[in-house]
Amino acid sequence: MWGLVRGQANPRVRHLRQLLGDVHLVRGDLLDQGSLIAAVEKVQPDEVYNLAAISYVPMSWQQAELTGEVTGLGVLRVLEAIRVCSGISASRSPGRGQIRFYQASTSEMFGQVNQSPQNEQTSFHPRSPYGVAKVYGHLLTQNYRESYGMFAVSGVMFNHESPRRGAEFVTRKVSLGVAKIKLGYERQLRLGNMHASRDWGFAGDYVRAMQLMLARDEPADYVIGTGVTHTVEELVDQAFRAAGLEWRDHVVTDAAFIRPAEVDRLCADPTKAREELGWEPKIGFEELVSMMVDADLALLAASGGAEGDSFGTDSW
Ligand code: F7E
Repeated sequence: MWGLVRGQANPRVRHLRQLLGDVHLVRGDLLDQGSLIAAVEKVQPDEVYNLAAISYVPMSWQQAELTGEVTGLGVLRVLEAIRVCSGISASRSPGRGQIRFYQASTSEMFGQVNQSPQNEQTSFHPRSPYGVAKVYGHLLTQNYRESYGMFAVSGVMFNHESPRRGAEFVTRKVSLGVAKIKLGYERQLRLGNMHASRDWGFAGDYVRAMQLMLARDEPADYVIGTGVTHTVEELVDQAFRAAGLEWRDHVVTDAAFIRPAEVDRLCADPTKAREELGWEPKIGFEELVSMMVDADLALLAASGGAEGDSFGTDSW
């Protein structure tokens, strides 16, 4: 297995090696076409998973152009690297071998929804530069499949979480906040819109869906989610209760975390994935939240409360 790493002396490499001991690393950057061609040439992969992006929605307003470059045009550069290295020309002949490509698309493409739950036919109305860039990557993946006959597929993933989630995202911000309050390091947790609803699932289940998608005989796109939605307030309630705390004693709403345009409610209809991939999520909402709170309690107990200090406090 290979992972693409960008930058010089990237500080995340050490962390990556701790998590994935046997992963090989290759240099490359989604902003640099030549580096991606060189990486594909070197690795000669059977499958390519493009999970790289600027993925924090609030950042996409602060750095909208960079988000377009990385999250949107980055998909074009990866597809082009695969096309060039496979010897595929505009004639739609599959060329040498058949590298299978997975694009990480997102429920943020649905945005202001006109149908609930959302399935593969639901139209897009993204609400952030991030969502707009992801629509570009999604449509381009479909276009390369249609133009060149490439095995290129897109998974429309709803929010997927785990103890490895960055602390700027609400699930981890809450689980870390709960752990800090429980262990006496902090008293308060400041959050934005408590009324937004998300379909939260466990990241491990979603990675399994990605692999199933690339193992199919024919390329196709799938919506991946649990089909169950909860508000941020329900998430908060669940997390505080998991630690024996009452959230109303600690949570303060702060306008600094309210977004310029919000996605109010998302809920997946994963029927196609269930029927064609045989995919079902194994971990439900309550188990997921408890897993994250327990992991952060253990992490903070081991680190003396230092973990996560620099995260989760940035407003958009
Ligand atoms: O926000 C609300 C916030 O930042 C969830 C990314 O992986 O999933 C993720 O995008 C909700 C929003 O995730 C805070 O307004 C309230 O309504 O955890 P989030 P996201 O924006 O849904 C999709 C599928 C992706 O593709 C993205 O890459 O929670 N919320 N208070 C807050 N959110 C944050 N981050 N911090 C707060 O204090």
